[in-house]
Amino acid sequence: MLTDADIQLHAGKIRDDGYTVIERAVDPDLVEGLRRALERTEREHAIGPARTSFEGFKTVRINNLLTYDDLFWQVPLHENVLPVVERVLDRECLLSSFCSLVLGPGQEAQPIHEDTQLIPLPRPHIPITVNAIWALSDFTHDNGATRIVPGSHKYDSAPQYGKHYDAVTATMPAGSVMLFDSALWHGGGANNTDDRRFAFSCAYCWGWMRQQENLQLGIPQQTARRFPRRLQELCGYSVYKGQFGHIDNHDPIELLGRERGKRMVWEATDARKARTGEAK
Ligand SMILES: O=C(O)CCC(=O)C(=O)O
Repeated sequence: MLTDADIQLHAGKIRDDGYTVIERAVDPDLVEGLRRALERTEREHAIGPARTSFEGFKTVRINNLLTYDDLFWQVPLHENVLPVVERVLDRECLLSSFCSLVLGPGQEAQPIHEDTQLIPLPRPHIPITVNAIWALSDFTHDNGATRIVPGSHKYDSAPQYGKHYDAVTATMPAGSVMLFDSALWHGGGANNTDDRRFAFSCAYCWGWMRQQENLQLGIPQQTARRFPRRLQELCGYSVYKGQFGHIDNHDPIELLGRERGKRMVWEATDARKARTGEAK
């Protein structure tokens, strides 16, 4: 488990370099179980390769992953990953998207891009989304390890789509997780081997932002009711700073049968005043 110093170190690297790698963050048995669960899901739901060049014609991506297998629930909550994200964003962050990234043999390299470029904020900006790429196989030069441009999260522009950029290949052993500021220039590599490259992308954003996947509508409520509370909060059953995301002054977590959730900021203000005897 990460110490507070480890968390600080990784959060600092994300701020300074735009990325960090947590080597062997995930227990090998869990890595194996997740791979098997992914293969089973692809098979049982007959999920084939993506249909756009950006996603990769030889790449299988399963979106809305939390609905397919309870084992996947452990991914966004992982104790060696989530605390680093919470240090860069905050404890009220949200899961933005969670999908598999399985590159088949012959998959070409993805264009270098960054994941916040459609958001109309001038660059550079504070980290607004942090992406965790989970390596479920060894990531190598040959099988399509993610390519990154270190420090590019501080550039004042996004990359030109389709242009060649010199990039570093983020090789890492299976079970490792690369976390990066999503403004970092990056892209999947080319898979020139006969084997599939298994990975997850698990991205988190601030609680005041719109999530990339609509998890409140995409995950059936019966499924979300079975999630651990922290996962429910991450999926958007939460209120940012007691203001953003409420339903008629109630925390949406109550929809999942939880006891009273967080107080709204205006109620909390009055409660504090009553406690401290401040004038209303
Ligand atoms: O597959 C990878 O290594 C990265 C994929 C990626 O960056 C994306 O699809 O946005």
